Amino acid sequence: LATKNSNISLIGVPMQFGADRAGVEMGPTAIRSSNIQTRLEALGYRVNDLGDIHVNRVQDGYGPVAKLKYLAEIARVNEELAQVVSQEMGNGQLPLVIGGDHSIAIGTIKGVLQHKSRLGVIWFDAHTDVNTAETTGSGNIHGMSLAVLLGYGHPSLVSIAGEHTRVNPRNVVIIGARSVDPGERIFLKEQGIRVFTMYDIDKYGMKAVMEEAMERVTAGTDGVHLSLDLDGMDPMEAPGVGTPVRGGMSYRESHFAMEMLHESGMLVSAEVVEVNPILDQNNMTAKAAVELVGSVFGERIL
Ligand code: 5AB
Ligand code: MN
Ligand code: MN
Ligand code: MN
Repeated sequence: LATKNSNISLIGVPMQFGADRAGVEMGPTAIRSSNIQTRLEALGYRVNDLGDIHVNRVQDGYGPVAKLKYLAEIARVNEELAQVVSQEMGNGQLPLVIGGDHSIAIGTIKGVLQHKSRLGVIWFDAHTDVNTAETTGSGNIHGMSLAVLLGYGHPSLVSIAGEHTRVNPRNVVIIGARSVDPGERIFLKEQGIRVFTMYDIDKYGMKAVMEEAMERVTAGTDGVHLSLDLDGMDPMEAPGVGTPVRGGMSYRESHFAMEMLHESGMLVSAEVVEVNPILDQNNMTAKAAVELVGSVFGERIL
């Protein structure tokens, strides 16, 4: 095992409110049914499945704050998630969070930051998730999680696990972007975040992209977190996502990125998000999620 930690804690978060679209809350079940645990055990890891964090089935579509749908429940669940992730890391476990929509990255990463204050983040995604209440068109918090982690957003999200718990924009990379909102463009530029778009992947290839990405996320950090949004993949190969954008990373490109991340030996935590079994075909997105997890934890063809 090139990953430093051989003890994995699996944490399900059946969250849908960040996407405001039904189905993604069944992601944890679909990913477990695709045998994530046995796959990791076959690689030599000891896996402790903690089950799911409870998400209340609230009705309120908009909550008290406009443009931040379901803010209260999303904040509550992420507080709890941050605590669980932090506790598991404190016990020497590597947290692997399975979603659920991408709003749960807030809790996962803030939990990890309690132990790795200088954390590199790889954000594998068709989107850049740096909206705020001011820039969002949808009001969906899954499009805001990275902004929150950089310290921008509603106080009830930014303050989770402590106001100053945030990631350094210099150590964040986004891979696979092809749908960026106008306000996000400005934000990314201001923050100086390195975004590897599909254009970059086409032009330089995944090998060169990942080499530069790994340099960014490992320079002066004490570990790397993988935030794997399955919509980063091309929807032909991963159709079971709520916000598909065509022209994405191929199955092989995605695997190769995971394999290179594994080779760095720097992975300290990960999450897999946005798998929506209702929209999936023959479970192929959940299966791809588990296969990518296999690669990032060290699976090899030979
Ligand atoms: B995902 C969009 N930028 O803010 C918005 O799937 C999409 O976690 C966000 O990347 C997609 O609603 C969020 C248009
Ligand atoms: Mn996302
Ligand atoms: Mn996305
Ligand atoms: Mn999505």
